[in-house]
Amino acid sequence: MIYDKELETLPRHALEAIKLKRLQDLVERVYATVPFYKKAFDEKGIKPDEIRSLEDLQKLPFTLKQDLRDNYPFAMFATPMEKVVRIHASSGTTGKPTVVGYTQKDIDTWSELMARTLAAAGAHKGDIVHNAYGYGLFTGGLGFHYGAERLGASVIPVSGGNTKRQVLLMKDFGPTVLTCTPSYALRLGEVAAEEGVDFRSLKFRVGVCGAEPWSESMREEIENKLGIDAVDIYGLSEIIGPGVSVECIEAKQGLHVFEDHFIVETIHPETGESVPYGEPGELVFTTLTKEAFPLIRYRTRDLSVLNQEPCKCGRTLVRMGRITGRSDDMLIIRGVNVFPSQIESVLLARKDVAPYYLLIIDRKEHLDTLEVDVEITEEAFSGAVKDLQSVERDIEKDIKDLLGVSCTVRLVEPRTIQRSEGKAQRVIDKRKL
Ligand code: DLL
Repeated sequence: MIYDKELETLPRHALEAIKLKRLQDLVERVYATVPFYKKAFDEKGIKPDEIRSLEDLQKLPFTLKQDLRDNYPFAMFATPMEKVVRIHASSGTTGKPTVVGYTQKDIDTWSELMARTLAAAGAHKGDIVHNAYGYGLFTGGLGFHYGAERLGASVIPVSGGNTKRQVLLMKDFGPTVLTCTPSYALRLGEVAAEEGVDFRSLKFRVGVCGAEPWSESMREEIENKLGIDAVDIYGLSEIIGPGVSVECIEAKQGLHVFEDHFIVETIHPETGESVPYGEPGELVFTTLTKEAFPLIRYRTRDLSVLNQEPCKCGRTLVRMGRITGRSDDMLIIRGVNVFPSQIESVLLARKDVAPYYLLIIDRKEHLDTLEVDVEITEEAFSGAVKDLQSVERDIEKDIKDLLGVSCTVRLVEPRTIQRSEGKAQRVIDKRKL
């Protein structure tokens, strides 16, 4: 079903006209209200009234994650705090999270976009949505929650974890739509089997899966094991959260970007040059309607391909291909964004370990695992085994406190981690998606 028939199927020229008008308003607004943008525009020698066509977007500066960090926590907001009704955050490259804010109107826009998203995935009024995305600072849980309510569905705000209980609720409440990360969907299937519940006999029709990379073969596995259709949903906190783009259930071939709210571009990750449709590049988004936290040309580091061919669902919105990788080293472990440098900072802060480490990421029983192998220093090496174990537990706790991710730390003898002659290989990702 198309939730907003008019806006999702606009002829391209009408859509471009809306985009241009909104872009012009946005540029005026951020220039007047966000000192960061005033400075960035001035440095480029560009004034808001010089944006006369959509092509002129390319004259505007990029916004980087570093810029958000430099303006931590609220200096990028374009409205006074009194108008901000919600704050979310995701982890960043240092200990500090990336902070995003919403006005009431932003929450309304987001709910509307999530209703569109769920409808594109085949959900409708009357559905029961088992929402196993995490509730909290992460945008997944609440984003889906408001969207499901806006659609007129019943939402079960089960959040992540306590999987056995989730299986019980799935059996008893008869939910029809599953919303969670693709890896958790498989985990739910597995625990259901352990509990003697045949997932395929449950009432689920569709899973709306995203927030981490996955593949066509993983889609097949989810669809076969769970007996549902699985569609891909993409988003990031900085842009709005989930609700930036979604596959339609009719085609399942690329994710429609809600272009009346977000302009998407692809660029070459090294040169920053624009990349034409059909060729892979880094996704860059401009938020057209957000009030509290608008962003101009935000570099996501996510790699994809854009495609403007018509889709059989009738939507005229451009489609982005599945995310194929990132142009930086960010990992997503159990749905949490993790930069190796964050773990490194925990290790470097200690005297008992050397700065040689290896992060080993794997997937066991459909859940991501993280092992941190780190060399102990010569001095600490002579200590008792009991002490070594307490050092391991200590580091595990520090990493959990900083990142919210559990890991296993393994101290290894001095000089056993391979030294590099060029770029150190510090991450081994064994997950086969
Ligand atoms: O993951 C928002 C979200 C919630 C999307 C629920 C979908 C469903 P962040 O925590 O800020 O926000 O992480 C954003 O996750 O830049 C991508 O690298 C990755 N990501 C999100 N969706 C997908 C996807 C949410 N469908 C970062 N495929 C993004 C691959 C994805 N990667």
